[in-house]
Amino acid sequence: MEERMISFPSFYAEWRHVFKLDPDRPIADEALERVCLSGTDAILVGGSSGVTYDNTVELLSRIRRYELPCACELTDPAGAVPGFDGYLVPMVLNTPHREWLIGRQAEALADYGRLMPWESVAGEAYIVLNGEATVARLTEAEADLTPAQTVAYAQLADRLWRVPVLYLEYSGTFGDMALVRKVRDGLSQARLFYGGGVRTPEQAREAAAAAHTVIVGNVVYDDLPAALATVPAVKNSVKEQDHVF
Ligand code: 1GP
Repeated sequence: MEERMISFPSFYAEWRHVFKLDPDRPIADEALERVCLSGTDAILVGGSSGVTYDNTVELLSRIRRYELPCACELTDPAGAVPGFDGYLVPMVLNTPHREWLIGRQAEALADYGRLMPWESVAGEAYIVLNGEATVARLTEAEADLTPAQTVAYAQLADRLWRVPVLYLEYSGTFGDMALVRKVRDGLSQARLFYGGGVRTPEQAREAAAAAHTVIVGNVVYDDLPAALATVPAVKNSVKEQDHVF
């Protein structure tokens, strides 16, 4: 029987601020509670290494004490835990290795494709722009792109492949906001996630003005009050933008 693609409402469509938590990094109950009650729009669970079924289940069940949405960034079938509100499947556009672009994804689908909850799965095209980041080392991403090359990758994901989420990944360092804005302005349908080095309210505001969604990671683990302060900064920046006619 022919199976047709049905469009589903996207679970990430309203996200403006997201905390990314790594199942392989410990976080105390009290810190997790403050993260979950911070007013952020969602928690994204994922990491570049050390993600297992057990540590993913454990983190998900702790987050589930709270009401906010929780999605999974699925980099390894080992971390494919049922029960998340949505699943994002990363593909690194600027890696020279096909395994990180489509290879591992195709292998995983060969094994688990018939089990995938497709109505809550979305592709996530990564452009890795900080060569020092763990994800850059792992995938040997060619992070030293010119703005024109970055825009070309963004067009490829957004217009040619129609991937619903484009992720500019500067993990560990604050990126070039003029470039982020330029990429966003050229998108036809994808939602733009920005992640990397957001540690202050000012950076959070700038990132919120440049991208659709701001992802905050590391600072949760090394300066929780600073991490929490990024939430109102993003939300207020969004409100200000909404009032510009
Ligand atoms: C990591 O993009 C996220 O994948 C967030 O980056 O850890 O630098 O905040 P930081």
